[in-house]
Amino acid sequence: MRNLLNYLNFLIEEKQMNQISDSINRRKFLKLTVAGAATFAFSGCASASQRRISKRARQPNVLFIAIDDLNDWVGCLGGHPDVKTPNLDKLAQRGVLFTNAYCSAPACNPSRASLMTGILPSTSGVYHNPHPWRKSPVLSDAVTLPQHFMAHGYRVVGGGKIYHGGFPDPPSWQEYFPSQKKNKPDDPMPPNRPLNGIPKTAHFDWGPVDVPDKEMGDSKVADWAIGELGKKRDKPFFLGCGFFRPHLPWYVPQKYFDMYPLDKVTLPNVNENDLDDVPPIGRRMARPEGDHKKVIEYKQWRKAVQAYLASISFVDNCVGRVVCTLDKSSYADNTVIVLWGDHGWHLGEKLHWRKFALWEEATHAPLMIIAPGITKQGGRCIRPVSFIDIYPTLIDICGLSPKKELEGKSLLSLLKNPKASWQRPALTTHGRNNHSLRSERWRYIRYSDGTEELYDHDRDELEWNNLANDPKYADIKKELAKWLPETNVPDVTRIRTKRKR
Ligand SMILES: [Ca+2]
Ligand SMILES: [Ca+2]
Repeated sequence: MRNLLNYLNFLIEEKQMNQISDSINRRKFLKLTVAGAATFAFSGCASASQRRISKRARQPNVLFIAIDDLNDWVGCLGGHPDVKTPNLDKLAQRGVLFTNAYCSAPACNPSRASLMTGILPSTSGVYHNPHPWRKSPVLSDAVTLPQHFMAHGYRVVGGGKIYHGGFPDPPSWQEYFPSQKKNKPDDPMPPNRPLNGIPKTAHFDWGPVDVPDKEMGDSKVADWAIGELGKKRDKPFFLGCGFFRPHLPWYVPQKYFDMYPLDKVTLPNVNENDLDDVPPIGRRMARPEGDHKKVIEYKQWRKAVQAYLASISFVDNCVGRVVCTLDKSSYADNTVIVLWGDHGWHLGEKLHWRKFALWEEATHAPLMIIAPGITKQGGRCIRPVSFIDIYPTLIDICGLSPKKELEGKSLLSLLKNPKASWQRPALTTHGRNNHSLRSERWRYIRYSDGTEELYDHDRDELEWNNLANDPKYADIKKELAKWLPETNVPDVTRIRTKRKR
């Protein structure tokens, strides 16, 4: 059944496309040299160090940037030695980079629904991409993060992918780009698809597209956000800006491919026997007979890695343009910047591709917060935090009224002091009652049938060696299991209740 749900996730995404530690130690790759200074040219901006941060006003603006399907292949996170992300790296340096930040769910819709409502998948029943999140009885009247800002007098606008495409939420926004019903502009498509030659895989495809940057959907979202930052406003704003790449298909202009010469692309460090000690539910999530088999058969692994890297550098440029505009605007000194990815991505690790799994690659994603007057430059926090924590954190930063129903915990103490203590491991859920808990040292996975995995990141950051069946780790498992959710409600499609709104 769960395998079927995974498969449904794939189908939904394909259908939509057709219609329209400190992570620096994660040495996942054969080549250990880290790319040096970025070679790609970007327009100059005043650095934060050159800027005097004014005394924080009572209600700062918020620039809320989401990046779809971006794993930890970001220069400052050290997830890939080749990647060039000068803008993300520079942004991270300006505030606090959370190097151990994890999604609540490793799929677009449940991750975003959880982040935007502050409610866990196990409480709402929103576990997978096809689950209409407002149909959850728990979420039908939930006040989303942007709605909460709206209630406090903010001008709240959004553009690009913030919620999952199938389930936009007009009540969350006063204006939306391109529209309240369509959350992303169309992307140009290359002729003669698929470019990678793999048949019947729809958007599981990659290669250059012969268009200038400005024709890309994400460039249009960046242009829209830049326009919003140029407007004079009489009240504080919450500006949501969602980028779609590096989501599939990896079609971006040639110049981004040129940044990663194919013969120099580093492949992930993969153990071919890695799934041997993984329980059956985990192996079914990996589906080695699916994408991985095809990628190998069509000799596409290196090209796929190149295309994912190219897509990341493309989106890095989009982020840079928006942040640069903010820096030059009158809002520069009084705007909080939050940047997050919705979940990670496998490119062959555990013989798995995409997200939809509970390991490090699928659950780990970027989170950086720049809060004038609160964060200091160069902050790095290794505490295991969750995207469920973003909502209460923004409440604290901006002085909004607290909301008791939120299941996350404010990161304010870590923003002030990234070394402050933090007890709670990060919880990720994939399907009903399949959970992963990540502490600074351990990852503990417990599937719905009670089978388990345990990895020691001090010794095994690639999660190759499952220790769950070794009795000497029984106490570690027991301690972590205390953090598993007490309720695991059925998924929303099984709850027969009338929608309230
Ligand atoms: Ca996603
Ligand atoms: Ca293994």
